[in-house]
Amino acid sequence: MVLQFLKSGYQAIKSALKKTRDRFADRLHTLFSRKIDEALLEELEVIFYEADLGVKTAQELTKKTKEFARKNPEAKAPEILSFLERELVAILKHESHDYSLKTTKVAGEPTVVLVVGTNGNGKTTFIAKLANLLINDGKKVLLAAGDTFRAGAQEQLGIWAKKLGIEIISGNYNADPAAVVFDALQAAKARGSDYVLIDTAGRLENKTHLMKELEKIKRSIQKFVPDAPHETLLVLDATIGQNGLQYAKTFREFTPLSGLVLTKLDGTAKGGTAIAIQKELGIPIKFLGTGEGVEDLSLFEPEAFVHSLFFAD
Ligand SMILES: Nc1nc2c(ncn2[C@@H]2O[C@H](COP(=O)(O)OP(=O)(O)O)[C@@H](O)[C@H]2O)c(=O)[nH]1
Ligand SMILES: [Mg+2]
Repeated sequence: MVLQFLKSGYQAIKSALKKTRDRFADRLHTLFSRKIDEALLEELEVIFYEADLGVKTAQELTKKTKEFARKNPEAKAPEILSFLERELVAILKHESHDYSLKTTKVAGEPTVVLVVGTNGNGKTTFIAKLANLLINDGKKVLLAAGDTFRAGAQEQLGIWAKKLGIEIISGNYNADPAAVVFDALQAAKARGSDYVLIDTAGRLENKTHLMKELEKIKRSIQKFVPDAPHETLLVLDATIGQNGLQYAKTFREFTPLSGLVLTKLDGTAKGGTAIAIQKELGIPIKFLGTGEGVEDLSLFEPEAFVHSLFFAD
């Protein structure tokens, strides 16, 4: 099941990264059809930079490419591109290594996944997608509608729960999210759920409040499952590019993050952001959102991601 998913996920990543590839790889292919000289290498740094790889990566990669070109004066486009591909994979692999979803080690206890991020980044949609993936893997999933702040947010998750045929615990509008989470964990334990996926409100404009709210939610979780949450995933919209880095840094001040979910890759040419984020934060990207549908979720896998940045086939 999971392997099958991965296979289709590869195609999904390829098509989601089309815009990024058009801007990044096409320019590289054109550039390296010329003779490799100093001027070309200067242009290379601009391409890296404009592909949202981040300043550090753009500089390092240019430097390494210069060295490679010096050592391999006969190298043509294909050799240089595969050199770049290897370097980018190395960055992603070095900066973080645990891409898979951590699960509970305690028999009979649910795995708890807390999902955070600013509004509109795709938290609720991601939860539906992850639930779908887990259900297809035979798991029993329960949702906690912890975004009690935004009007309609709980209903939005409720619609997904209904479509997926799974249980959801919600509260009233403006109810204490920690109370909703408490009820959800209680229900999950009583019903033997394998996973509890918790949606939250992302109000960055009131930072102290958000921090306290997340702490309170965690206390609710830990009353039932002491070593939870097993994952705290920050959902980031890839279309905002480098701004995502800033959001991630801010969120990390509130709560430790175990992984990132990069959404809306299908709608942006800024897919290179994934590399900048990993380089700067060292937090593993675990999932990629590749569309609005419930199936449009891919596991993050460095080789597949980087290869899709360069090649359409
Ligand atoms: N194209 C695209 N749209 C997405 C993706 N993920 C979420 N969205 C859309 O982004 C909007 C906001 O998503 P939502 O889950 O409500 O964000 P939340 O406020 O963080 O819970 C919705 O219209 C989603 O359909 C994705 O991977 N690709
Ligand atoms: Mg939401």
